[in-house]
Amino acid sequence: MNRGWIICGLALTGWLWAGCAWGQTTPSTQPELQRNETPEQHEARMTWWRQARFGMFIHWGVYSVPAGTYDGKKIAGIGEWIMNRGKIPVAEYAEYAKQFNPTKFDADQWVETAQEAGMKYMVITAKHHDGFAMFHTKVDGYNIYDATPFKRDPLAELAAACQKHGMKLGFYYSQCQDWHHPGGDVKGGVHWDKAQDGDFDEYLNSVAIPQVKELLTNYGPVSVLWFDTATGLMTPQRAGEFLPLLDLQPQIIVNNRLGGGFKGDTETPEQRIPPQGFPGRDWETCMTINDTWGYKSYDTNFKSTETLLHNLVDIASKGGNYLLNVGPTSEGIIPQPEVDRIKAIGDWLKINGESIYGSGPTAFGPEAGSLDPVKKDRRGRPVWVAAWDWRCTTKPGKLFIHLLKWPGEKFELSGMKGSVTKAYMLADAQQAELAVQQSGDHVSVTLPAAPPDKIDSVLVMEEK
Ligand code: H79
Repeated sequence: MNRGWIICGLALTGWLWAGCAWGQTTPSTQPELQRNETPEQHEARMTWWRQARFGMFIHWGVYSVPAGTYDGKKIAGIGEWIMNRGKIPVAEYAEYAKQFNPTKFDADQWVETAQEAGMKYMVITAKHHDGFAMFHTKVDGYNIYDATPFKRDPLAELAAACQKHGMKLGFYYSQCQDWHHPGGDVKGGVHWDKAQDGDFDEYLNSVAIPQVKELLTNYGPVSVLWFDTATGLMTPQRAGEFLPLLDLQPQIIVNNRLGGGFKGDTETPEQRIPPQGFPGRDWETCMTINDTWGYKSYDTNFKSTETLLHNLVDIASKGGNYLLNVGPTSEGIIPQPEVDRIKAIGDWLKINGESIYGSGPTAFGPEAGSLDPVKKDRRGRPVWVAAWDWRCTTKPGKLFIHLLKWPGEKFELSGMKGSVTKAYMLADAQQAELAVQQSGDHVSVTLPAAPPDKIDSVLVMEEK
């Protein structure tokens, strides 16, 4: 064969190969994965979520039994990853289920705790990466009903309690990673037990898809579906197999972690607050209270109530939601240090909730912080330095100034667009008017002698 033909053949092969890859992955030939709805329907579907601002994340599973310790050793990292970090064999990890008997679990109490914390929705792990179903699945026996002495379905009990108390309920489901079922994936790693080997499509069709279907069929209204850790195996085609299930719950809100290019409804920064939020997108920061999602007996590095509340306010001022995690024990109890902190936030919200629920983002911006003129991160981008003096949330005709540091006698503000007609402290039931001086876009408000709250005193300015 002469050289011309060889080159021609290579070019043709390359073209065919490129054509295949192109056909599978580029958005131009693959219809974008999205739900069939009008912009108006989308807005209506998101309304309650935008009002809510504050939710409870619950990471609860078999990992609460070892609680961070395996084979006498403290396993580093997040507690729900213990099977992976400890490279625990599948059969050995499954033994923990026999010790999982959370008889102190009380669904009503969990919902009441969330309500006392001012949280408007809760999202619980139906199945985490360890593959253990926290509900009575019919897929197999690896679930809390069939494989533990508990013999109850906590998700059914939570669903009933949420219905009773008017709490929105969502399910977390690990769709790609599954370290128990053959064929399930391991993000950033490889199988460590032959029992994990298998076919990913077989896993999707026999475990993940049927279980998501059960969750969206058997538990009444499900308000949120929270996928996690999409891996490279989740192609657009595979992700597309999940989408018809969403029609089982037409109002459900889905996050952006299914994979395969599905954008979902919400951005989900994890353990961080984006400096500018996500303009044009709904978003939710999920965060731990200590350093683990799933319970670890020795993680006592709890954030202060002040930090947690400042985070909630910071997030609201950027138009996002705060999904704050609790990690119940293997007895079914939410650790008291976590309850104490979220209830303290709830106490603040009882007085100041008007400035959070249904609020819009700041009318200003620079108060949130600035980019460091010198320091760069690992990728060479300027480092964001948050400022913590004050934040602003808004409602039509009202500015809520969250004074995180009490400025003393006066609060001075530049960049005011409207004119202030009235100012008072939100904590003041009488709404005693505070003296306001405005000159152009500069406003000066004379504050009361003492701050009404140690963590965040909210100054209301009505404007026209
Ligand atoms: O469910 C929670 C986490 O388990 C899950 N997302 C939240 C909501 C999550 N899965 N992966 N990650 C978060 C990214 C973190 C990966 C790490 Fe690791 C696990 C860092 C240390 C342990 C993987 C294993 C990377 C290094 C070792």
